Amino acid sequence: MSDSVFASVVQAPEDPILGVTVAYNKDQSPVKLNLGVGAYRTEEGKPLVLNVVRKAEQMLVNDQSRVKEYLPITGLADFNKLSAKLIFGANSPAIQENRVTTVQCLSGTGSLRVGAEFLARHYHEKTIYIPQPTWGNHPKVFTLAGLSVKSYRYYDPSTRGLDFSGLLEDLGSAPSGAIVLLHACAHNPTGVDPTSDQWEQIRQLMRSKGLLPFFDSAYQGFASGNLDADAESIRLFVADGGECLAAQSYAKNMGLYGERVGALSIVCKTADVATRVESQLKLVIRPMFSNPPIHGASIVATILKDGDMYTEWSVELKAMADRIISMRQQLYDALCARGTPGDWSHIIKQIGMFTFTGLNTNQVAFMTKEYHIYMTSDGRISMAGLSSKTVPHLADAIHAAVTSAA
Ligand code: PLA
Repeated sequence: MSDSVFASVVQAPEDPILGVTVAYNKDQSPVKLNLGVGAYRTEEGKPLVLNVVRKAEQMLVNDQSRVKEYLPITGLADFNKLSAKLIFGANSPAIQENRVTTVQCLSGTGSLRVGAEFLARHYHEKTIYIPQPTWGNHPKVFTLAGLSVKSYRYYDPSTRGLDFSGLLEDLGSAPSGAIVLLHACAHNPTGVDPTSDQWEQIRQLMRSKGLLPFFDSAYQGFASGNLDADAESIRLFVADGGECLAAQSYAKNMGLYGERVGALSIVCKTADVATRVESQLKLVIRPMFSNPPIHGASIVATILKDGDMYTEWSVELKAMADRIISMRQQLYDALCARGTPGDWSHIIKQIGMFTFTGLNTNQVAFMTKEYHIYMTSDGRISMAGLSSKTVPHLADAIHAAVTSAA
């Protein structure tokens, strides 16, 4: 038999985040715990489908008028309108003035990719600045889309807080017009967000230099439990009349991970520009995936357009956010009770799905080997994967890692 034409293909490494789940699935231990990928679990450690989502799906199934035709290239029109309203606010002047184009994309990742390819084709500045650190997929998505990636200082390990002066300095010396990726809320992986005052200073600096904001909004409602509060940073930038991009994901806030439902919005100066921008977005999407899937977007549109269902969703969303916040407190208390060396107050100060523990690669490897706890090697743990029952096991593991591992 002759050699494969692919004989020279080398084995690729697992993804730093999704690969954690692959390793977890292979572990036979009954105490194993997956705190790698950001996926919400109940107190029983089970994935959660929201009641309101079940209800919407039932309505869709019962509606005999629904068909499975292709959606337009830009996706479900209702979904797009409602998504823009959700992120920019019900009374957003930009929406009222028809200056926003919104296209349905494949969850947050696909929205980032489509936005980045549009910029690579039609925007004069090809450099995008991303925070250091950031979600590990950002540099790959933007590079493959044809942008050149640089980073700006964001996190200071010594304070476990925002390196605000570093951030201002780096954005201040970025070339005018450069694109800047901003996490709208619940920064991944650090859990550290700018304050409202700091956002305002960032806005002033960026607008004065003509830097183009590209918001990644993967956690609206998950940070504070309030959908409007978590969109404040974006609304601040839209309120000044300037332009920006926003990538939205419904993976976390509606628990629609596998449905791959999200949206890219581009806020423009005029309605005329927005129309032309949308025509070009279609040229990006058509050869990439032709048009987006119908089911997830229909669920979202059903929920967002019905007042009662929207309220039900916000209540369920708040319950998820509150459970994560209570996990922070429980983990912090458990470490204090064990007298684990170090200051662990960042666990309760950080925001969103993740705690950036400060544990190093060796300590993480120790916890996986000795305690069957799976997390990303940068020391990030998904608080959403934790429950009251598993907190003691995690606290034991952290205590042992800090006191005995290198
Ligand atoms: N942007 C940020 C900041 C994210 O954290 C994630 C997901 C996405 C976009 C993309 O999500 P979506 O395409 O599923 O909508 N980050 C996860 C999962 C939760 C992942 O890595 O894919 C994470 O564990 O970091």
